[in-house]
Amino acid sequence: MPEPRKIIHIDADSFYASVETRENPQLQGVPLAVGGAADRRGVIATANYEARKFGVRSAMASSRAMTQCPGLLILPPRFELYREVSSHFHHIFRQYTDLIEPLSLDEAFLDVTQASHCQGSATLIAREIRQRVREELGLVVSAGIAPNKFLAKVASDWNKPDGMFTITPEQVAGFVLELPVKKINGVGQVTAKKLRKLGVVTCGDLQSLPLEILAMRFGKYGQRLFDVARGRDHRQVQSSRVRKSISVEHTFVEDIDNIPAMMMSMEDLLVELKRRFGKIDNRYFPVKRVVKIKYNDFTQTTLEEPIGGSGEAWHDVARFHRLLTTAWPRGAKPVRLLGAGLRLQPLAGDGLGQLSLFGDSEDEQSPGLDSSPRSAG
Ligand code: TTP
Repeated sequence: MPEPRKIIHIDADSFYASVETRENPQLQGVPLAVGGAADRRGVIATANYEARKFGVRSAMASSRAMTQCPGLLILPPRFELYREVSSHFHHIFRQYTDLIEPLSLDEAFLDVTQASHCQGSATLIAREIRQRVREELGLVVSAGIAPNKFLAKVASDWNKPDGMFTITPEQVAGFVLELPVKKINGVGQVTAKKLRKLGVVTCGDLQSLPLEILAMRFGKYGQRLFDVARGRDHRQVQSSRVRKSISVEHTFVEDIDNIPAMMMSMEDLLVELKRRFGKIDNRYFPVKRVVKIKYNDFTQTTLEEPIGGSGEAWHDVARFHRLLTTAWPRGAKPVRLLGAGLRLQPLAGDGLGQLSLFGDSEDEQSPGLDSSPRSAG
């Protein structure tokens, strides 16, 4: 059996709002939100805990938030400032480990399995990090400590705000029994409802469903449900995510059924793909061209070809056209979506270690041609 890992999940409390209060201490105790103005159809990005008492929540229309909490102060976001704070968080994290996976400006996983600080105790490391963030940055972060990412994230939320919670390897089996499935990252209202119909409310209930049933009902996600119900999650903390592909897609307002129109759309996609790839072309080189077609019945096909070494440009329009005209007859139906993409390889000495959430946010995703639809304009 491999030694259990020690993962810490750190999440700042009402991040943007707390930074604003730190900048202006007079705002202490005032119901405060950061977001768009109510008279400009803005939405709330975050609210402090005083405002949350009135039911103000992230993603709520600012106008509605003002109705629920008439004394609410809504400040416009200052992203530069939040980014600066975030880089200070990371400066502190790096004193303990290099294995840091940022999830957003105020949230990160740390793998401290090999850390020697605090006699190797992840709980003591988390306590020290929380204390340093408070002293050096004047902010409060909550922390979860567990043998894997799934449980560490659940744990950081357990005693929020200003909380800390540890799940030791010995406690995992008992802890998950009562854990509501709603706490599983990825289980939204729809999945929770589906599970409730199967009599499942807690991970303990979920354990009674065989893998075959879960796979039948939830497809690929079934395996993940099966694992997390038992407190298992083998995903590594990834300090830099290596991109395997880049792609752009366009969904047509009306399906198209003639090749010339598809070719024209492909040319627009290539302009966008060139722009996007231009942002990372100092770190990756394209090894394959890919074309994706989704027909009007939602079936889809992809076709790819290696990019030759004879000096041809990866964005050679004729070659993308040829892929398109070869692939389309496979379904020979009107098309609702077209995609163009590249499979990538990192350049040697690529500096990927420097990829971080402070740069291009696209770097934080690991997209593929099957990732969620993106409009190419
Ligand atoms: P979260 O960590 O989800 O939430 P939070 O920091 O506001 O509060 P807490 O963790 O204590 O519940 O989000 C981090 C920041 O991301 C948040 O301060 C503002 C921003 N954000 C949005 O812009 N829109 C959103 O819908 C959410 C949820 C967050």
